[in-house]
Amino acid sequence: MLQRLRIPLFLVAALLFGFKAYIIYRFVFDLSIENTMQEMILFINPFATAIVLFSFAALMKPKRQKKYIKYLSLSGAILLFANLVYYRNFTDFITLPSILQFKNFADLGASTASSVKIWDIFLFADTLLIFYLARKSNNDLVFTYKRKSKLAIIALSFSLLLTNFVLAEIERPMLFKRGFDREYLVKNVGLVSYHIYDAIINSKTKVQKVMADGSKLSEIEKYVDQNVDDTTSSDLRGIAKDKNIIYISAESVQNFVINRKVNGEEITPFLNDLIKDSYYFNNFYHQVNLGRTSDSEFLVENSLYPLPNGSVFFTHGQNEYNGVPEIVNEHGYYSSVFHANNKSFWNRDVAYESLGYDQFYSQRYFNVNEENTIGWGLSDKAFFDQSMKYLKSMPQPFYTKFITLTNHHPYELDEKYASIDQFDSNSKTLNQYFPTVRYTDEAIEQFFNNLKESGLYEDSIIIIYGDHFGISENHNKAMGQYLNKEITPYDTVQLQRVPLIIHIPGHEDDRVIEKVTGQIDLKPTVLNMMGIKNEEDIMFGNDLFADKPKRFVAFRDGDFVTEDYVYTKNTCYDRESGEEVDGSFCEPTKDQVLKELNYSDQLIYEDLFRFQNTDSNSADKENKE
Ligand code: GP9
Ligand code: MN
Repeated sequence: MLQRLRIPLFLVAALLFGFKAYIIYRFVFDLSIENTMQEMILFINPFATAIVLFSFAALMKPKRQKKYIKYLSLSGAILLFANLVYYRNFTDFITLPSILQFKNFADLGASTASSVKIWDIFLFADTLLIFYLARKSNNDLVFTYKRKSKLAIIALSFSLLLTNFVLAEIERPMLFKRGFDREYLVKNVGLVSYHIYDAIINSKTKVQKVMADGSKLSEIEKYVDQNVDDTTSSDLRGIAKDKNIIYISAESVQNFVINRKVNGEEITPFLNDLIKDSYYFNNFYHQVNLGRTSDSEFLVENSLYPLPNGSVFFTHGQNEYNGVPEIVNEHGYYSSVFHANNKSFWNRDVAYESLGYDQFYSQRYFNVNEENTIGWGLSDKAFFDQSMKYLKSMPQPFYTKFITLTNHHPYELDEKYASIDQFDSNSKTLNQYFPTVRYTDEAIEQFFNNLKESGLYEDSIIIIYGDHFGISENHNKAMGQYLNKEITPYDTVQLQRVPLIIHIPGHEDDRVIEKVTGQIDLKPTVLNMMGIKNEEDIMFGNDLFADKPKRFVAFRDGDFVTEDYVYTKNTCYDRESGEEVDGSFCEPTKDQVLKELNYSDQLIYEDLFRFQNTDSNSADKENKE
């Protein structure tokens, strides 16, 4: 019948592969589908990819065509099968480094047998059929095309793929640039495109690594020695020795909500109270780029800058780092992260291993159901609540981080959870922001109560910081209405301040610290508080408690803030008045900022920490080889 319909073999093979892949994406992998658009993209993508790949057959002579179609079909089946087996083991997709890594292979080998199911054989059913048809048909399923038809076939198939990519980009802006999550990539563009993307990213990284020049490390070390002040006369040195460190990364909480009201109601009553009994840094800036939360984590754990393109967790998650978790492990600490999202989001599962975390409590450690889900996932209250059982049985002292999720764009919160009313402006985002921030404030309060009840509170130091902005520049008009002023580029920079609260139970000297500071400063601060000297390390931040002002807080695009000036959009502003001043005031700092960002990038692109001779690095290197 196929012969009678003159359906070419390459199209039969493409449709069969597309259909098979769709069934697996939709019903076997656990990919979360949230709306009809996602549903549609998931349906289109396997067919679009398959048609493009198989349509190349049209360019070939019949005999080669058959061969090409047969082996492409077989390769496709193997690719699906391998990912399926891997997914059953790791709930993740294969990455190039994961197949190149001996360790994973060994892990996989042991459990492969149990991960292969008898019905996996059906993955090869269409391939068998294609082999059969190719053999049986007498060139009545493979045709020789004229130049014009060849062009038309290729153009048509590529436009299908383009449609898929455009839809994916609409659904998830900057999908390729930011990387996000393997699950996102697979559900938007399919396994084949994902593997091509993964191969490109990893080869780029690999080439830069191979070309690395280890001697650059000493140049950077020299720069840091001469420019980044690591001395501190802080009285807090050693105050955290043997105490637990609990970080709370508060999703999208900006500093402007602190001590402010909306519709006459306090937005963050708990944090407002807490800062009276804590160190509160009110000129603390986030420094993230496209990797958002993951960039903030990278800054906090490494005191390095995130990258100009994409999420550093995604592109360089397997580098050698001197992450705080790894350092504190060597001092008897148990390190962990709590975040109730998919473990592969931002490539956390991989990056956390490089940072040296002992344990990652990702989504699968939590009971997430319809009742306790808000917006992106498990509600912050349920998240803290369910975390307590793990925290209580954790070996002490511990170094841990809780990453909240409810206050995430688009800030959707059912009225029954909202304690305050929305704002009233032309921006739905800003309007909805206030009740969700309040929700997170309440969740943190509840967590403090739980800590007190469990007896952990007294032995812990709690550090709360906002991970990045929540309201982007697109909402400046509404923001201006709320703050009662017109938002200038200077104000936009000032709005990048996020709260930083360091709460030390039983401590007296609490105060507001107005110094200009940034996320890059947390690593040296925490290590100093723990009394850990880490002399060999390269950090671009300073101890927040040092009395000297910082040289600058640099943003990823080269903008910066100093005690006196704010530099943005090629303009220098006086930091106090917000008035424009002569550019020459900012000029000297401008060059230093660019130089420093560039040094930090080199460390990451060329994976230079591999060449450092700290004990933990050499041990790690051996393990990786
Ligand atoms: C995702 C959560 C939010 O796991 O950390 O990420 P964001 O979009 O803020 O970077
Ligand atoms: Mn975030």
